[in-house]
Amino acid sequence: MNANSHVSADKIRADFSAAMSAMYRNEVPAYGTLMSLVAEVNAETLAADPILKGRLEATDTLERISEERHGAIRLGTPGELSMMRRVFAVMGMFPVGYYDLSTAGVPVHSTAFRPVGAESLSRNPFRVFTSLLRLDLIADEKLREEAADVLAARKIFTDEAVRLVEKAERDGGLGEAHAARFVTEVLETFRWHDQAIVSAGMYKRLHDAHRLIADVVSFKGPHINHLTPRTLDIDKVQARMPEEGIAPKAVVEGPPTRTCPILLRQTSFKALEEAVSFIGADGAWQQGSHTARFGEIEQRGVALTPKGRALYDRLLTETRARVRPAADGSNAAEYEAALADVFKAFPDDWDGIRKAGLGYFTYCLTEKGKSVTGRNADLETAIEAGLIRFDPIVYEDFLPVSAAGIFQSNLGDDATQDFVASPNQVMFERDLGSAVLDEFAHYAAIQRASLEMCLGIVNMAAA
Ligand code: OOG
Ligand code: NI
Repeated sequence: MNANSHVSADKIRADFSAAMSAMYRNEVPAYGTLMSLVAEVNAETLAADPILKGRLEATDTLERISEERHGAIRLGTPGELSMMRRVFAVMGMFPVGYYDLSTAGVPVHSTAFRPVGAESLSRNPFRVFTSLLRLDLIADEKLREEAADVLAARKIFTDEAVRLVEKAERDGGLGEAHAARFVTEVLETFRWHDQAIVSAGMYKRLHDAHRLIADVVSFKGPHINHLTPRTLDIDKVQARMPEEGIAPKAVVEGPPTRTCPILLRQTSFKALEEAVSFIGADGAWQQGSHTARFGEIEQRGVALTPKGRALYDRLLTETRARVRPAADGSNAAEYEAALADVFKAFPDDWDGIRKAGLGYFTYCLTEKGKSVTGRNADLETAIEAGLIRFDPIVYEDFLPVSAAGIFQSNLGDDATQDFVASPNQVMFERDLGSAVLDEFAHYAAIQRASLEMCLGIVNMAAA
């Protein structure tokens, strides 16, 4: 079969994302409620802001605005992670970034599998935040071994899914029928299983070690634990969730509400308690429950340079030193006030952010810039003269402190646990079977490429 008859990876990803959304709405009705609320608020926001509407019409596909931007899974073994990398590659999703969550009391490290080029992102931006459990952080050696045995015995991919991945790798893609089958087969890996693969006693011991360990080890597969549509007004959705009968987490993670959005803001409704059965002593099932699945929303802003990110991290740390958000929401207003106050130190106009070297931007020639001759100006003069315009590059990645907040609020609000901070990107990449892309280098390259396009025409001093 030649490459022309292959379905594009972007199309497979879009089909997969749609199939997963349908499955999840069906399995978690509260998620369907959240989706409706997001669509409603997005419609209201667009109706009230014709300029935003015009801009989104030009850059995004408006009817897809409320679709899922990401989801998340938690894997148990290096073998699962490396196979997952191959599965996602068939859908044009590649590992970007390394996130160490151990510092935040969650025994995992993670990457995000995502489309990388601007064109792929605009065709379908779906990403999967993928965590690998770190049994090495569990103190109890016996429990660690038992958990490793349970994980070693499970098979999270169907034989057909593996066969189709191998075929895609061999042939450089999949034809229509195979691509459709691939989506159906891979979906199985993300499905919820209400029958555990461990006993209630084992579940309790895993749960006592860390709730997340129980979530990863006790089930047949890495059920998708949330999906995340894009909202145009995260504060409004957060405020309205209770009216819809869904309980939001205490605070929105990330930067405060701003005129010029930076990085990523996200919030979720709290994970639901769901009935599961455990393996009983006499071969009968024993009833119990497990809390894992939730719904999230996100709103993205400009990608920050290392300098901008360092400022963001410092201001966030300062805020949290002033007010640590309580899980029950009792000091949410104080936290928000402190966040807004501390972040006054972060410039809130695009040119200020750009000139201070805090954010990444793309540059292009304006109509005027294209028409004038003898353009001899440095970058700043050319911008001032209206020859070149700049636009913020959207942050497409994740934030470890925010991710930890999302994890925590969905693992239950009881006391968080401490682990010794131990990032281990080398081990992660070995288990993954490849390096992860450095997100800063990636954004910098996009910015540089856009500048070079302008440079060819406007004779700028080195920018
Ligand atoms: C992943 C939490 C991280 C995000 O949006 O930051 C995440 C998880 O709970 O497995 O999805
Ligand atoms: Ni998420």
